[in-house]
Amino acid sequence: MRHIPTLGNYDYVIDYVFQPRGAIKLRVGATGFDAIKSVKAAAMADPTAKKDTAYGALIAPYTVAPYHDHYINYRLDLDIDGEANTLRRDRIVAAPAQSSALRKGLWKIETETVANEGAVPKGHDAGGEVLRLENPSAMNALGQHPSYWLDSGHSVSSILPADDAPQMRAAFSAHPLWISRYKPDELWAGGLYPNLSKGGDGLPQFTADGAPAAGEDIVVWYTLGFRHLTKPEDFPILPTYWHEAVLRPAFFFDRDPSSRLNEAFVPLPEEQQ
Ligand SMILES: [Cu+2]
Repeated sequence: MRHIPTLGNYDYVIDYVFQPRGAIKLRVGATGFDAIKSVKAAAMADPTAKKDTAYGALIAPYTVAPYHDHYINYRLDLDIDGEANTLRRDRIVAAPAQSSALRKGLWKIETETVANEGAVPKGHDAGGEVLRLENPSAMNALGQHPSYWLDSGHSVSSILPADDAPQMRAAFSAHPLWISRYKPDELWAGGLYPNLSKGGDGLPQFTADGAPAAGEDIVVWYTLGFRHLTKPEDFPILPTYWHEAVLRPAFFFDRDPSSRLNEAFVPLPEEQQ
């Protein structure tokens, strides 16, 4: 499913790809025209070039495209086998092997629960983490709780100071992930009127009371962010610059739903009878 809004100087190709295996790809292609400003330098050997390119790159003679970020926020109101869901962080942590083992170390999963509304800080474990939205009271045939992973792939967050005006209006962009309790009128991460906002609208306001969020009807707000380090190859039209995140079923099915082959090896319970 594709739509292509023209937003300012960009065209964003927004795709939702529904795969037979149950995964949903969220893809964003950015194309259009870099924001630019005129400068005195025609090439990097010119005397003003260093100053002209302090915060952007020369992409054509006399033309600098400032460096910038893009933030696309997805309001993911998943209801996995029902409304009451919980966000889990499966942290991958190093673990020593038992002394008798030939190997010195292994890794394992330590699961944390996101218990309250608010921004979910980025994981800092060297091994990373997997974000999983789970229904804690349902089970697949193996007795596991049906979940969807959010594989966020490329994602950066804003590093502007919190009191910088654009950052105040898009406060959500300081974190890749927020969680809130579902409310039908909470639709936009930056609030209804971000360009008129004095700051704090949207997600900071929605989540201000830090209400309990485990086993509730929750909404996960994911910001797909990417930095744009400009370059001459962007000029005159930016070749479509793709980024994606994937919602992937995990313990949701009893096997790969896209393959009939599996039936020979893993018969369904009713086929065994
Ligand atoms: Cu850009």
